[in-house]
Amino acid sequence: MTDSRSDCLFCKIVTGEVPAEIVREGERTVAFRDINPQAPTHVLIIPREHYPDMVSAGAAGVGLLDEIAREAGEIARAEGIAESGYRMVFNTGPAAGQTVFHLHGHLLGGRGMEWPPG
Ligand code: DGP
Repeated sequence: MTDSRSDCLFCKIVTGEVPAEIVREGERTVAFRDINPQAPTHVLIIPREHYPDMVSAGAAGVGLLDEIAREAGEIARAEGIAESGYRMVFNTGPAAGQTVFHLHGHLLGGRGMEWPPG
């Protein structure tokens, strides 16, 4: 499931049809600020291609999760949170709170965090 989807909000952010505050563009990924930030830095990192979630992208074996991890490291450095630490979250499925079914990693940082998450 790798095509751009006309009914997918994040596919529309990739094409520019829906505006977003882009922080970094990679060959295969786009990163933009979350519309409802939960931390001083809250960036969503998504593949340009449509995969509904992390499991479907991982099963495709195309290295996208590696790429998202690399992008997260670069963004964390640029945001000045690489040293203090940050959290990557991939909500997967409704019970975990996934609301947009286009793979996205939440990069959260710039404040202290607790465990377990809510
Ligand atoms: P999740 O709950 O893991 O599916 O996260 C979806 C996130 O997407 C949520 O934190 C809010 C964010 N979001 C939803 N709509 C938009 C939008 O139109 N623009 C931006 N920048 N973020 C959005």
